[in-house]
Order: sequence, then structure tokens, then C-alpha cells
Amino acid sequence: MSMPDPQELDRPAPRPPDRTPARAYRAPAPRLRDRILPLLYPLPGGESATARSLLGVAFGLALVLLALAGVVAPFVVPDAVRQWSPASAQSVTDAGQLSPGSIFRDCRDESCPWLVVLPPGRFVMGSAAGEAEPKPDEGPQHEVAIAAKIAVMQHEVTRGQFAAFVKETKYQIKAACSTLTGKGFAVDPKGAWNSVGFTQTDQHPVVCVDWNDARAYALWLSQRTGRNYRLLSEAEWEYAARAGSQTPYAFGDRANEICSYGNVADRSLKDALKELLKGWVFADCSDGNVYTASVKSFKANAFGLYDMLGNAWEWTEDCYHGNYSNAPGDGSAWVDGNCSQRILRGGGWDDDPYKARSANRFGSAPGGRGSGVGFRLARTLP
Ligand SMILES: [Ca+2]
Ligand SMILES: [Ca+2]
Repeated sequence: MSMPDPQELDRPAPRPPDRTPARAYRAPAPRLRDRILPLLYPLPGGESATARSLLGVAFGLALVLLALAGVVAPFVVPDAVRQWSPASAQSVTDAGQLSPGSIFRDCRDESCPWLVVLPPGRFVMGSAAGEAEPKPDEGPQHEVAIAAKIAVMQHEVTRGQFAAFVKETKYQIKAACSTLTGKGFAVDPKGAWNSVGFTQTDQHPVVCVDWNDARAYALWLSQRTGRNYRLLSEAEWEYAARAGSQTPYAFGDRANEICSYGNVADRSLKDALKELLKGWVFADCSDGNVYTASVKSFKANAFGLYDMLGNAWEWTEDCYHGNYSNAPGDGSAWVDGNCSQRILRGGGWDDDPYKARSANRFGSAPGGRGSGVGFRLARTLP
């Protein structure tokens, strides 16, 4: 009997054969990079050359399409679509969420107006005792509550903005505007928004426009943007002009400081036209402008609004009432009663500072036009 080999004893017992079926081998999917690189850098050969030429054709076609879009589209797409593309998602859809003081607009073209978001608030409308000479239409003082934020144009509608409206709509304005003539102020039968009797640029406030013209512009802007543009109510206008102040002017009570804040009948006008304007009252300061000034030439008020006082009078929605008895207290427009006159606010370049007080009001026939009269609009926030 032979002895077992000691090495055999140390070996493990043989394992039983594996009966589980073998899995089919699966090659890993090639990486995206490995698929694209051969296309971009093909090896020499017939197939590679075909791929390369196909890529070249596709690239060329893309370039041609881009060029066509840039050259042909401007002649095909209507003016309205090109000019009124939305400014941004925020300004178009979320304006109601903007905080007070925010500035936005609903379109992108040069003539699209900028708006300032005003906070809701309460204020005392009308002038305090002693502020005005007997002027019963500025009283009685009463509290007005503006319940919701509103957006108000940062400055008066400019001549350039109004020109865009006239050009697109072919809007016709009957000529005749009260303006400076060689004999002083008189109705010029040929006077119109683009012929006001003195030199203006597109940055000056549009003047020689009546209440109906202002409403027509608002309707057009509303249709263009899909938003509600409108004249301010008289109460909204005074709230915007006061910007939290209760003094005669948003900047205080000293009339002769107005030359830093607004364009009125000042020494510049006096020096230029004193022969024509004998007996007029002028501010004892110089704002540097004989006629209208470019909008935003002066300091803004605390709400960030320019030229509320001076430069051009501004049409509001309200009908004229001789005093504030029974006036609405919620900031809405007061449009019952006698509407043969609509309210103008703020004074103009040819007025003494007294007329540029926040509380001052003036009733004018809605069809009247003057070279000191323009407008601005509000936009209702959702
Ligand atoms: Ca002036
Ligand atoms: Ca003004």
C-alpha cells in the first residue's frame, strides 16, 4: 500500500462543474464623443468623403437661410410686429409683481414709453388754506386713497413717440393751435403737433394735442401692447405730482426754486420775449429754456417722475368741477356732470410758477389745442 502524496492532501477538492447558462457578451455602447469625432475628422476613404461633403452642404444651407432671414424678413414682416416685440418676460407678464419705484416698458422700440411703478397710498388732495389766492376749485381738501399700485409714464409723451403713432395710424389732426405768433399768443390756423411755432426735437414733449388726440394715442398703445394705457384721473395725477409731499410743490414751497425741477416762464423766456409778453409773471430764476425743454432735463420727484410740474400741461380724464364737494375719494376719475371741459394739470413752459403747483387745476375744452399742452399716460397693473 502506497502512502498518499502529502501535496495531494493539501489540494482543495475539485469544484463541481458550473451548470448556470453563460450570459451573452454585450459590448458597451460607444460614447457620443466616439460617434461624433469620426464625422468631424473622417479617415481618408470614399465613405468619409461623402460624410464630409454632406456636412459641408448642410452648413452652407444653414448660412443661406440665416442670410435670407436677415435680408428678406425686414421687408416681409409688418412694421407693427418688428417695432412692438415684447421687451422681456418680466415687463410683459409680471409687471403687477414689480415693486414701487421699478421702471419697465411693454415694448422694445425706441418710441416705447418707460413707466414707473407708483405705490398705493393716501394723500390729501387740494391746496391748504393760504397756499393759493382765492381759488375755490382747489378745495375743500379731502383725503384720497389710491388702493393699488399704478404705472405712470416716467415723462410726458414726446414728440418722437407721438410721431410714431401718427406714422403708423395715419392719424389726422385738424390744424389750429394756440401758440406764439408775431403778436403774442393767438390761434395759428396752421399750428399742429409738428408745427408748434418754435423749434422742438423728438425729445421734447408733444404739444398742440387735444384731449381726443391723447385718448387716441392711448388706445393705439393699448392695442399695440395688449395692456391698458389711459389718461390719469385727476386724483392720480395729483398723487403722482405730490409724491408724498404736502407743500405747494413737490420740492417745497419756494416758487423760485422751481428752475431746478421744472421748465416754466423763467428769466430765459423773459429775456427772449419780454416785448411780446408784457405784464406776464416770471419765475425769478433761470431754467435755461425759452420754450419746451427735452423731457428729463430737470430733477425727478420722489416717485421718480419727471416734469410733472412745468414743461407741458397734461390732460387728465376728469371733467371740470368748480370745487371738490362730493368728489370721489378712491382715486377714480370724476366724469359725471358737465364734461364740456376736461382737466389740465401741472402748468407749462409759458406759465408762472403759481400755475405749476401740485394742486393747481385748469378746465379746457377737450378739443382745444395749445403749444403749452401735452399729456402723459398711466398703465393699469393687473
Ligand atoms: Ca423756461
Ligand atoms: Ca408737465
